[in-house]
Amino acid sequence: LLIIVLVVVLGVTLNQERGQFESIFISRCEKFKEYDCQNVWSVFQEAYINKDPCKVPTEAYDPLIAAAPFKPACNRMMFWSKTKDVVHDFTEKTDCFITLEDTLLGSVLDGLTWCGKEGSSATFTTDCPGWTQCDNNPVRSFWNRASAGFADVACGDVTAMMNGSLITPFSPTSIFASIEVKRFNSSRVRNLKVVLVMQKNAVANCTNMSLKNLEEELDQGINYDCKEVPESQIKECSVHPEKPCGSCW
Ligand code: N1C
Repeated sequence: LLIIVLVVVLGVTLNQERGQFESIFISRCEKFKEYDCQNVWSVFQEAYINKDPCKVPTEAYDPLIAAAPFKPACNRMMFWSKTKDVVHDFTEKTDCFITLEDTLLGSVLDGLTWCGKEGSSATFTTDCPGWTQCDNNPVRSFWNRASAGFADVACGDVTAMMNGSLITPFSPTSIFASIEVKRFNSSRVRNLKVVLVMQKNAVANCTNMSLKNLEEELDQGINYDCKEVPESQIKECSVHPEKPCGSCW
């Protein structure tokens, strides 16, 4: 009995020391069976621990990307800008596309905030710099680096969901425009297929100026097409996941 009590007390103590952020990281990671999550966690921490939270460059995450590399999924990769909810509602329910959030690193860090502090070995989840407060903050640098890595392995037909309720669906300051599109390589990517998600209050269509810019920015040799698709149609496909991939738009 004494031993059992000791084991339980020790277990609880260790768990508290693990911290809530680390617990979320590890438990989300463990859904991916092929990785050593303690190792991934320690490589991740190296990027920002004991650093000024405005001085974490994208390269700080190079070792993390090397430890959990992105695998190409030709014809199935889905990018997006300002359409996070409708995209993930669809990709979670159907088995047609892979987003960055379906990969180990994207899923482990989705929705989280973290930073370090000079002179501390702890991970903080409050009072971290905001997305635009300083460029080299730990969260922004992570998404910049991860998005670059994900776009680097894009191949075949690539799909991107954009928001037709915005005057500028292809916004130059978005990660999609500033990082991902620039890394699509015509030796790997054949087509970029834009799905413009149309809500009732849509203000943009496929003739939108910003989408013309997107088409022009693509590496020579990558074909481009754009399709306006009502949001209701995508949601309808999400509730009928048995329909074949490619039948939604
Ligand atoms: O700036 P965005 O969109 O164009 O970035 C989206 C683009 C996608 O194609 C993804 O591959 O970049 C990738 N990406 C994520 O996967 C991601 N998950 C969560 C970029 N950002 C991501 N986030 C958070 O969404 C991130 O913390 C930041 O706050 C937003 C950026 O989304 P956006 O502006 O709609």
